[in-house]
Amino acid sequence: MRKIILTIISLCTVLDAWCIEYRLWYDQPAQTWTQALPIGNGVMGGMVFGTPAVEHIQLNEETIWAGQPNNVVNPNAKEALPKVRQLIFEGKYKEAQDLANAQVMPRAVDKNMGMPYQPFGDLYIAMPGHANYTNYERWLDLDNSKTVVRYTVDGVQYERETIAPLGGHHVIAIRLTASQKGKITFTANMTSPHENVLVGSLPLAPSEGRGNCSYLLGVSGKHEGLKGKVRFMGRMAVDAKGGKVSGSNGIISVVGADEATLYITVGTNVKSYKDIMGDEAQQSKERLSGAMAMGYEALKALHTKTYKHYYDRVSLDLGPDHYAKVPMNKRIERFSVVSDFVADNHLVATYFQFGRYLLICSSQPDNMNPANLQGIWNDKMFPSWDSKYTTNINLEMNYWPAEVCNLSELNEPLFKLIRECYEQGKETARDMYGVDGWVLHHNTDQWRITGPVDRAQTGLWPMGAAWLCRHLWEHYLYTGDKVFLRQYFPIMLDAARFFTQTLVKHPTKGYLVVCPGESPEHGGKGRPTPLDAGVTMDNQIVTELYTNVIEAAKILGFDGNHTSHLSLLTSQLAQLPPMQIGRWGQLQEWLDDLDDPKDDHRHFSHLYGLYPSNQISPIRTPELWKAARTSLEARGDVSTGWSMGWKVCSWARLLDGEHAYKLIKDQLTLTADTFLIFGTVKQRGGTYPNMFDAHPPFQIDGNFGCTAGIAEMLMQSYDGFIYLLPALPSVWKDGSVKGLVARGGFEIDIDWKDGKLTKAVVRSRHGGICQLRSNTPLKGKGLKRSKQGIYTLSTKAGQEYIVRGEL
Ligand code: FUC
Repeated sequence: MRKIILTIISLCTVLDAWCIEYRLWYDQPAQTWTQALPIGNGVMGGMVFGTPAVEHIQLNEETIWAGQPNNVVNPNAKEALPKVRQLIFEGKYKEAQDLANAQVMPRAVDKNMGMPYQPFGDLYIAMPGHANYTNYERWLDLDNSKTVVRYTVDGVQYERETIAPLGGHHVIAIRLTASQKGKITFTANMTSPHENVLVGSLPLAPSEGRGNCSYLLGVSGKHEGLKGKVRFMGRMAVDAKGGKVSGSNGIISVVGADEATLYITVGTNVKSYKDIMGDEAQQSKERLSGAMAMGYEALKALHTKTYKHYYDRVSLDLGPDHYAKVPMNKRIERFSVVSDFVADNHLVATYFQFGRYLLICSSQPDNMNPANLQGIWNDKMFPSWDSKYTTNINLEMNYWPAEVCNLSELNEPLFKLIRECYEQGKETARDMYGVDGWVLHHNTDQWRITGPVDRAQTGLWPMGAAWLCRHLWEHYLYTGDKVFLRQYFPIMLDAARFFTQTLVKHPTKGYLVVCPGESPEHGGKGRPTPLDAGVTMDNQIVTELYTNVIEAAKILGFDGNHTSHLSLLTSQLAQLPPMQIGRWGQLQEWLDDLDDPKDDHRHFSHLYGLYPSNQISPIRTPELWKAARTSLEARGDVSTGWSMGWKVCSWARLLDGEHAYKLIKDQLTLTADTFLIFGTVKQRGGTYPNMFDAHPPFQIDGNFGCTAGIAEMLMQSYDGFIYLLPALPSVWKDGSVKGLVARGGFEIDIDWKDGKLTKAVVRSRHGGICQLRSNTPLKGKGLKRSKQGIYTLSTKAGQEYIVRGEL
């Protein structure tokens, strides 16, 4: 046995690439950005292309955004809003929209519709003579969070390992090695797409390595009338063993070294969303000297430890990796079109872990910003939708996997954004609506704008604050952290306060409604605009917010302090419109039965109640649950990336594993990223060769939505019990998942064989009653079965409980 283990260990050393469980492996360098591989530590992000002759790493720093601190509200909005409301109630929808666009939405002088997130620039490492190479491979190692590029030139094997270390050092480090001494020769320089950048070289202190340090100085862009005021400074230096090192005019040159490590840092003047008085030069210097003093090996050791602390909490085994030697772009290409005798289940497991990887790399607890529309990876000065935060689903979707996939702390930058939007959102509620509380519309950015932007038909949607508050409440449900709940209670209460003062009585239907509101970006059949009153999603969001605030107040013992407000919430709750089933058995998206069975719009917002919320349940509301299914069937499957991610979650909640899996196939359909050059057909959502989600273009929410959906297929926790394997597709015959987290604070492992649960482990974090449901009958010590087929387990904090399937 010992001999076998030793052989495996030595084989692994030789073939380390093949001993990694989850990785994205390729046999060609990247030609396009969506073939390059992402690394990140929340502050810095890099896209590694892996070209031998000229390595290209595109670089981001999380605080480089166009513009400057601001918040814009149209001063005429307060007076115009009651008129817009009146026109909607009179059925004059077009007039309502015109008035809103003229008086409520940003004025022509305030062209600001939110600022774009912008790149820092690019690093190039030129290695003379490396244009002709053999034995090429590159990969992203998800188990250890690094990229490796390996190839041979003239009998010498070269390797580049790149990390964006976690653990507090905001740097990107690239280690270049070769199989023979004295072979590392290159020049390295930084460039930037920003205007008027300064590039040069500065002397280094002796402790900071040899040669000079290259720098790049710039300032973020002007956009929509707002001057860019984010100053940034990048620094780069090298630590080389042997050889000659020199540097001038921003170019670092290394000749004949045995090995070398390049370090790159970026500092900015952004201290907070409202303070840009920081010192970018000082910050970049501190970041660089701190990382270099530590050295590559120590940085990497700390990085790996910190990364694994998050990553190793969850494992997913859907079977062996039968196609490990097929490049990832080919695997994705085959996945949805070829019906292999052996399905590429490992690809789905890799996609799931890639989603967790992306969250770890783009949303660290000490970040200024949460993961934006592209996480932290963006190479464009004016990316689609500014790569900012769309709060009518996209920002929230980024955080759907956080709790269930055991990455709870990574919510922190989202919670920070909520705290900051709360500050600006109180002003917007007062200036725009003339009420207390806070409001956030459908977009925000690094400057935490909270007013409406774009056109009324998409932007006049006052539900962002309320939706984000569900993440606060959910965090409590998963962690049981009452200190957290107490801290955020005022934010939840004030989100509700906004609605207690703005809900209005519908003149004909008598319900209390949000008006103007809209089912995001989408109007009912026959209506000239999405602007409406009492749309289903608004009713669901308000219902959920009020219910959670009342519940939180009870838990915190605040009922006494806020009696009148809480009783107002209770009485308003009873006057909100109920969910309705329409003429073709669908769940109505609007107060009127306007749903078109042919409608395949990417947003299906009325199903918010099914997922992410849990107002629609097969047990509590079977009729609505059936109606939700009818609606989703009519909406169809193929859509934009994020819409398909959401559909995976929704089909899982409809307990249909086969349909959820069909959506995973639709999502894991290769998107030709050379479309602009070679494309002849209309683009659809899917997955790029580097596994990034394609809206198209790249939008990270689809990755996160689908990751959450895969978890939801394996375990669900609402309605008071944990449902083990609720939506397992037949293709995942045997497998195991370890470390998913259920509401109530239970960590769950599940093993299954032939589609039947064989074993489950419950680790109780805080004790209490744990209720389980399973399609396979369960047995286990202390397990009691109720008449409804639910099993009850009384748990103690810190204890582990094993149950088995009765096969
Ligand atoms: C919403 C969606 C779009 C896109 C954008 C960022 O507006 O309707 O599809 O995802 O956000």
